[in-house]
Amino acid sequence: MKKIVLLSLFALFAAALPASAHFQMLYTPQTILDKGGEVPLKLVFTHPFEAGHTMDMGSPQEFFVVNKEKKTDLLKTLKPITWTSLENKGKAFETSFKLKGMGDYVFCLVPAPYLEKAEDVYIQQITKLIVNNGSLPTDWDADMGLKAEIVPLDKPYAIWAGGVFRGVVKSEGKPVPFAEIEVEYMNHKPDMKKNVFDKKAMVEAPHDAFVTLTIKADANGTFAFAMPKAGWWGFAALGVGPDTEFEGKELSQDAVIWVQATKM
Ligand SMILES: [Cu+2]
Repeated sequence: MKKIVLLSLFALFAAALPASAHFQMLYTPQTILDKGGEVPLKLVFTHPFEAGHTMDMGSPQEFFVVNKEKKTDLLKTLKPITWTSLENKGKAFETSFKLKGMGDYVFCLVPAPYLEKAEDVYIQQITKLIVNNGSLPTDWDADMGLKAEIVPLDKPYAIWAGGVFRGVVKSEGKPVPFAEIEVEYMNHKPDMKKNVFDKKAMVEAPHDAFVTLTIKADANGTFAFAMPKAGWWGFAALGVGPDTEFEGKELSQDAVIWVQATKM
């Protein structure tokens, strides 16, 4: 009897879990530029397919950019903002960075661990975004030495819609075999001025399984995903980092990368 009650409670709980996944967003509207200039950036911890619940971000542990192997610390440039989702408001950050030369600019964010109260687990999504100036490739395929990282095998800023993005999931520089990767489409356009998601969804998910797509890396930690639509695709490899505990609780140290597919 007890078992049945527990099982039905579990079923209720499982059904109540949101279908969408957490994604640390690191967003700028355009990832490939021809003449440099200012790159506006928004750091938002949210559920991008549904523009759903936005979590309060703490002060990030690290935020920097690498160009031609030179690292520039950007932590002090971050300004707190409030981001509005379709459900709530959450604490987020913004900054902007001026591209002064050609090449790849690899933005890396190590956020503060976030306590997911529903699961009593901390989540830390170490996130990369690569912006290119002048189509000169320099750093896009480099390992940034992050604890949890997706190293791209295709330039994340130069892929047609319908094209394939491949990456290697790494934990302290070593590939993670059969890593579980969640994939979400940014289905509501971020408004850079109002710090809000557009109410209009670009696509409808026919089933919950299409809100957050789940794929696996192969035995070498490599994965591939064909992006069927232009726009932003987020990839999050779950629990791949070496740190598994934070302040006495379980920690999921994830690796996130954002890829912008371009309409042909
Ligand atoms: Cu959430």
